[in-house]
Amino acid sequence: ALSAKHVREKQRLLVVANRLPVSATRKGESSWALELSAGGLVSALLGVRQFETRWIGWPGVNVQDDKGQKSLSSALEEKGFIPVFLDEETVDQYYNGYCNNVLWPLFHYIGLQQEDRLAATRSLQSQFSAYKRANRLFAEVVLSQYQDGDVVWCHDYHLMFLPKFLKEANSRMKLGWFLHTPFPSSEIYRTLPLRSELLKAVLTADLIGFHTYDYARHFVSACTRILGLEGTPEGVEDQGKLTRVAAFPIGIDSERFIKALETDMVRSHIQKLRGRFAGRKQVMLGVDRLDMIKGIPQKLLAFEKFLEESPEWQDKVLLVQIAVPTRTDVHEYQRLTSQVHEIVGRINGRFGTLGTVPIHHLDRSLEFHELCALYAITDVLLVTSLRDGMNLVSYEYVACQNTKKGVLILSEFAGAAQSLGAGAILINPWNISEVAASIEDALTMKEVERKERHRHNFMHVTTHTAQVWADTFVSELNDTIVEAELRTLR
Ligand code: ADQ
Repeated sequence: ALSAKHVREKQRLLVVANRLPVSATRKGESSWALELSAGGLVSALLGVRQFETRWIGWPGVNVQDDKGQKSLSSALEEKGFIPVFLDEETVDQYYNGYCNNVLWPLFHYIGLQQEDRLAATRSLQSQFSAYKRANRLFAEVVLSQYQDGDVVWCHDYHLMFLPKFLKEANSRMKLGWFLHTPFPSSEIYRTLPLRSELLKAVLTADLIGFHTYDYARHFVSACTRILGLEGTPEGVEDQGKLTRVAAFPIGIDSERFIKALETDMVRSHIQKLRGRFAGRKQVMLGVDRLDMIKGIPQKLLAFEKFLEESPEWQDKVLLVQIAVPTRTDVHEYQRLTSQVHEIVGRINGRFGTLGTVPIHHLDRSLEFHELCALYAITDVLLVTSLRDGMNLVSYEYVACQNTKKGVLILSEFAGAAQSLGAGAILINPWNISEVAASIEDALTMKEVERKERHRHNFMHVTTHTAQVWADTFVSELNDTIVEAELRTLR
């Protein structure tokens, strides 16, 4: 365990991520409505309270007029958010293009369809330029906010060039970079054209963090194989300069969920939902962004197989699947939406009756209290990610299950399998029969076993929180810098 000795009282932390945790909608020439957005990074960082945090990122809207930019900046700055304005073309090439169509699928071992891959190859150079351009814009905003002694924490695959641009401007800046997705095996990573430039840019950071030890190991071997650098247990060494590479598994603000369960709002949602689910013996839950990494079609097919093989359950179990649409401009995501709708329609048509259907599917985000209520009253959570950096939904479910002690079915390809593996039923989401059998096991599990499994998971979720994650990362970053200074003195 790392001590927090180097975390000073209210150290200033500049968190830089592609998106600000709010969505802005224009209400007039100079007035704006701000709404907190859903996503794993958002949930984790909102739980971090021990730093004086400034959040820097794109506000998610295209604002080109001066007046609009000024009024939005001041609305955001009141909440500690600093906007980076990107024009439409940059967003298309950098965000939709390089980030979501190239890096995201590659880091999650997803092969795009042949024609998409060819198209992506053709536009790669211009998308890569836009990626660098966007990273430069982020760097300019960070530099305008930076004060001596601040710690800068860059997040995710969108900003792999940011450490390099910042260090070029100020080599003494304390700088960490954390990846929220998996880092793939070097055999996959090395198919990326321009693979070296990205690695070199990230290596300028003082500390590089991943969710699991495996992702960190993949990164280090990509550096040794592609760049010919030396990998050590500490990180990657280049001519005597060490970049620390380590695992920092993320967590949630578990208290926020536990406290919410005591509120009247959650209680009243629970009452309403109980009424609605009254006819069913057990309710299973799925909560995911509608993304190909989440394995939603695989989950539905496994549920269909279970209903087929266990007809006695057909009118006794309900699957509630909440899927928030994201990246709706990207073709692959539109295709996925239609595919999911088609499978849900088929299963409901096949196993439904005039009164009920086995799947209740919603294409939208849920309000926090409603989500807590669903987590609290359902019997099983089904996570079938094909790859997932961590998967915080599984943590949130555990945090809300202290009364019911529901069962977590969890993909072995989610980072969370390494922390919640002992309490969950682990599955390979590609093996539909295995998942179907696990559903049966979960629905029929005895209370003693459920309690024991839940105890293990609850302990983990309430001790490995978002706050601990951020504390550990920032204190390690401070230590790394002190060590580097000592090293140069020696
Ligand atoms: P995500 O892919 O977004 O995060 P996850 O970690 O599960 O995945 O977090 C999703 C978050 O969005 C949760 O906080 C959840 O409550 C919220 N959410 C999802 N669906 C919702 C809905 N319908 N309504 C309301 N809220 C909803 C990325 C990586 C993950 C990694 C996190 C954090 O892909 O692997 O765990 O970042 O690093």
